Amino acid sequence: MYQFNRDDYNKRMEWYQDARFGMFIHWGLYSIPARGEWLRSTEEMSIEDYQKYFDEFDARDYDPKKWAKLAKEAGMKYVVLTAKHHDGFCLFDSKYTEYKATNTKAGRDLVKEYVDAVRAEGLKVGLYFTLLDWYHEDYPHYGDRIHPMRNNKNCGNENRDFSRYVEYFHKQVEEICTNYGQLDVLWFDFSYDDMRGEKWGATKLMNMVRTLQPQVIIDNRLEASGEGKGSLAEGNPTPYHGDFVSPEQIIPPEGVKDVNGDPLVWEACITMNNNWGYHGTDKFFKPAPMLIKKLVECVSKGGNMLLNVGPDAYGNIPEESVEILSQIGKWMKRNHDSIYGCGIANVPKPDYGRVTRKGNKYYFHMFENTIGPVPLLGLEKNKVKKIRALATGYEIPISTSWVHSDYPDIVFANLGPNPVLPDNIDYVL
Ligand code: JFZ
Repeated sequence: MYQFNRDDYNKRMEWYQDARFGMFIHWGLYSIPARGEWLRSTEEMSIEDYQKYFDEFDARDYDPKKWAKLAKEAGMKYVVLTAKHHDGFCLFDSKYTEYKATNTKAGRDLVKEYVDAVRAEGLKVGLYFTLLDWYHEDYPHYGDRIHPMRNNKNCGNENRDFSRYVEYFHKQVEEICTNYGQLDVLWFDFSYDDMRGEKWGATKLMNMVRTLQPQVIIDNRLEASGEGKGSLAEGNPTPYHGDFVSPEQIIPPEGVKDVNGDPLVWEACITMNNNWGYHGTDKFFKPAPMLIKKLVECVSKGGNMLLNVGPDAYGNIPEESVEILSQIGKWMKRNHDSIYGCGIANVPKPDYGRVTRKGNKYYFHMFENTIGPVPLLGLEKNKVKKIRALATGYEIPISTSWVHSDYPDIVFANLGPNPVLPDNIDYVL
């Protein structure tokens, strides 16, 4: 009988909660048509029509060392790559399918190079593995809510044996957990309708994964999707409960808590533009200052942020993403003390930004160009030893006497009438 152990759990989750910031990478055959990773489904494309991308895929510029460096320089601590996405194409060399990078012009195991590169940068290694598979013939086609062939009567399910599919993907997960050394994150994706939990053979799968990779941190999508907290939150963990909640494209308004109101471990995954996979015309990139604020918001609510990039057909991360990451990295270099190892501050949310905290240090992130005495709500007057600008270390006087008299109980940081903001974004006290 599976028994959840809080101490083991907390220990396993330590690095992950300190890290706070990771890189998500969506890359596969769908990077060639450049219409997002769901195109086979949204366009109800047959496997034959999709075959041209397999024939063409050559990964000519694939250099995961570059990806890893970029992540490292942006201040990220871990990376998660799509080993297999819903289209069923494997970036890794699976012996259970022909539908893999090894059999394309790329001609090699791309996951192997990736794990080596990420480790060499001192980052934690994560792999994303889809639960859906639009390539496998035993996965339901006709009538499934999502499958590309859902409306095609010729793709009936009479001769499909779902248990064969489950056996297949379990074996692939076994390969992933066996052939690439220690994995730090395993990101299953995703449950929907009645396709969840034991339908995926989840207890058996989890037992295998936990045996092969005792340290690995797993998301909650064997029983949930981008919505839904999972059984750990309900206080009744299944044997296949995830280690963290994985809100998608949303930063939960109040963070994520379990039934007892205790904070849960969570990670918001966020795209830079509006697609996970490379998209040729989607140029709606969020500016770096916005993403920095989002990261701070996550940390202030006790969560991580997994920020996505979608490399192009050749394996190059889009220029826009590179530029954004380098701006984030500049900020992180000076301000990472307010991110790593930080969490919920338990002080009122200020008008001007967010607060993160590590032990007895409070980081007041100012999202706007604040002037004069700035209230640091929630701090006790006589307990504040000093106030410093984090990026530069310069001293900031504690409240002046004229402020005192009107608001005797509030601690103010006196930025003066014309504070010099080092980068005009998220100024951290
Ligand atoms: C999933 C993937 O489908 C998507 O391609 C990407 O990998 C993202 C990180 O995870 O996103 C979802 C999950 C659930 C639904 C839609 C997209 N859903 O329930 O419709």
